[in-house]
Amino acid sequence: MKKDFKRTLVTTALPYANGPVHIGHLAGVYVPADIYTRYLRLNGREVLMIGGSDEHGVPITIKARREGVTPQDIVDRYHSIIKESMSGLGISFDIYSRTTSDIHHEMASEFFRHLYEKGEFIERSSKQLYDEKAGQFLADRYVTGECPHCHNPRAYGDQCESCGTSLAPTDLINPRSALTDTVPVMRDTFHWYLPLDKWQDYLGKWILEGHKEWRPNVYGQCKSWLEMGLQPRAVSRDLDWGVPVPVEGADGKVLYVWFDAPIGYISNTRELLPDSWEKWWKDPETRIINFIGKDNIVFHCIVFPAMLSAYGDGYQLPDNVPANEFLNLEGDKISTSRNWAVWLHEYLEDFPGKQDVLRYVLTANAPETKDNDFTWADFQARNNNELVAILGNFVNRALVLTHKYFGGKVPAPSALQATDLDVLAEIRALKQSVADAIEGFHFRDALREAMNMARAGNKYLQETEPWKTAKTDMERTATILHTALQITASLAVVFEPFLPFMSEKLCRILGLTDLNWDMVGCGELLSAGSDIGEPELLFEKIEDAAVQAQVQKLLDAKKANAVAAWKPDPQASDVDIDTFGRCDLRVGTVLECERVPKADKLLRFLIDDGTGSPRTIVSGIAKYYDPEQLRGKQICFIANLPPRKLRGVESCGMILSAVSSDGSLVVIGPTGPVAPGSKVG
Ligand code: B3M
Ligand code: ZN
Repeated sequence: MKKDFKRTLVTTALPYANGPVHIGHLAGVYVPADIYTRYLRLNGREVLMIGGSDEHGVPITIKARREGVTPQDIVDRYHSIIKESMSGLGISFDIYSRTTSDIHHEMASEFFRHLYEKGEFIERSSKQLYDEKAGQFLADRYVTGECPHCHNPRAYGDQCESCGTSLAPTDLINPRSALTDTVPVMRDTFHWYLPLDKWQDYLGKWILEGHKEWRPNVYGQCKSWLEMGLQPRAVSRDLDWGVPVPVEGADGKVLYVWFDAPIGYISNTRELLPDSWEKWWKDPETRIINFIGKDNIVFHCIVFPAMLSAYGDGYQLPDNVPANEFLNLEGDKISTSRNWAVWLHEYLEDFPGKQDVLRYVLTANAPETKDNDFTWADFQARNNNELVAILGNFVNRALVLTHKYFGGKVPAPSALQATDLDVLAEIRALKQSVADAIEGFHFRDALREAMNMARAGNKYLQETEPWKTAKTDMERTATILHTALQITASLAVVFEPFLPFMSEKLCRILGLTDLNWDMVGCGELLSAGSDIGEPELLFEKIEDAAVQAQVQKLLDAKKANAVAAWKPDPQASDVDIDTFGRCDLRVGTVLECERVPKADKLLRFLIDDGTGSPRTIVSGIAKYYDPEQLRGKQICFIANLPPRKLRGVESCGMILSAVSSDGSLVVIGPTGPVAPGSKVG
């Protein structure tokens, strides 16, 4: 930790209130920020963790329009879901507010007006995409089209999610309006721009020379932006949802969401501390840390710092911007619109009391240096093989043996032996590794080192075998369990930033209060003679059925998406009536239907086709029907296809069927009884 800072302001990217938060948000921003903040608090440092919902911008209005409700309805709904679920996971914000608050509107307006009056903007006319049917300009995500870089056909007007490039609506190839699906026209408008080029040298020096310690992904992205040369960036939009541009002649214009949202960090601090917020933003002794996802790097490292620098008045720039890469889910990109996500509020309902398991898995597998994948199998394995088998197991053994041999009281030790001294030294060394890793924003490593403390505890019990010494040497047994309990107490403290619910429970059992980081590795956390509560299991095994239900939920979502996106195939080219007429379609009655041995796709039909000698047809539909379902049914078939052999069975014709939007298949037959052999036409 840099000791020369007096206090730390931790900000967390403000999630758009156009949907609930999912594991991608958590792994990218909120869990690491929470670990960091809790760690600083444990160290007695002065720290604030600021969060809130981003309630402006096109993502909100698009969602509202799709649902036929107002943007305010949307943000009210999701703000409360997000706020409640974050608190359910123990994300310990000092404030979680919102950008539709009065105080935010005031601050964002004032910020713009100040820059305007200082002459920090340039005003520019340009041609922008306009939707004539909707009667409005198409900002940002209101336009979709082909990405000019990777040719993804569904890029947005502000960004291509496939290749990550940030775009302007006019960059898109074949743009279409997301509102009306029409082709937009170009129309004149004007906007205010922040001339980022003016800040090129200043920001270049600040980042490239001053912050070489930033994560390589963050530093690298900044470097490439700077090398491309910064350009003026529009800070207003022609929209009716947002903070109105607070100057004359700006009717119908609002602040660009990426102008107002980061000011949300400041207005939320001010809402929390109306009298002392300024020291958190303007005192050089405050260390500002922005936790974000990788798609937000340019806004936090270039645009917002340029805004703050243009404003002046002592505003400090962030000292670090630990941005994570993305978390995928079961091999596929997480997507709110495709419902391919694990939603926090649903997780909390489906796994009550298991908040720490999610926190653990997301940290152990955090996408710190590259994109990572969350799978339910890994979730289950990490719970069962690590939390239950390593951490839970060690603590449980220490507590149970204390009750068994010492009536639930911390036994007094006699002289410590080398094994005891070694394990305590190892705990102290690991404590330092955890601290170094957290301070360097390496949360995966930090968690691994904390887990190594529990591993050291298990190894210690394995080596000293107090259940054996108890038969011959109670004095030695007392020393061993005394030591094991001190390690247990260290675990209760060291895990507080990572697994706060477990920590609280364990502290209650051990009678530990007023936690602080110095307690970790201290040999005398629990004094001899003090009472230890009844052992309780810290973690439970997660059974296969629970994770299978989650996988099924995802498969259902995938299916529902496919159904929603389904469109009938385009009509085939014309066929003349004679050609069609040569196709002999008939009705038949299924006399027999059975599976073809060793061919899991095939059913063999015996069809009464009215000729008196039933015909055999083999059809590849075994996956959709049990043979009994079709016996006795009337079906339609093509009679005059040349016979062909399938798995040794000669098939004379083809049964008609239709595949529906969800991929299910039904056999086609007459809607009333028909004589077998009747022609269809
Ligand atoms: N709402 C984008 C996002 O959720 C945006 C972050 C704002 S942080 C000031 O990724
Ligand atoms: Zn692209």
